[in-house]
Amino acid sequence: MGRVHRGAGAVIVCAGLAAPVTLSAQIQVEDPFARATPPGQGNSAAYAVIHNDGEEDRSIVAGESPAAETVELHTHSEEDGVMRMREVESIELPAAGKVALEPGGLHIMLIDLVEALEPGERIDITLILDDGSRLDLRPEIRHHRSIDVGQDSESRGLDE
Ligand SMILES: [Cu+2]
Repeated sequence: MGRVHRGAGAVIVCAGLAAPVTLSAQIQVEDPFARATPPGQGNSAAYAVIHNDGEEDRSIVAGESPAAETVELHTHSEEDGVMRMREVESIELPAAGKVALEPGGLHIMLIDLVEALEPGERIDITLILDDGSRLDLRPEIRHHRSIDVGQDSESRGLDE
């Protein structure tokens, strides 16, 4: 599939109403999106709600994308009143459960972007699960007001 798809220019709203896209028998990804970036900003992040409809716990252990040199699994935690993000080894997908990757929480960190992420386009991200299976996401690039976590972190290149 094409690596980048340029949308027709229309912003798709109400994406939460879209049916989850089935990517494997038991793991489904709902509403994947990634944060748009201005030119020159090296990092971004991707989010989705991931459902595990199976009877076994799974976990995400790694990720990769042609859109970024490095993909890491991150979370946010508060230290001394400041939200900071840090890498985690895995993201749990409990059996018959779901996990929300969302701004301010768990996310897929895209480091050293190949090019700026423009709203309406999509990128490919592949997540590797603990059983060796691969989960493909095609997050839509969006502006997201709550994603801008502050000048401070942006200037350090640690933006979410
Ligand atoms: Cu991060």
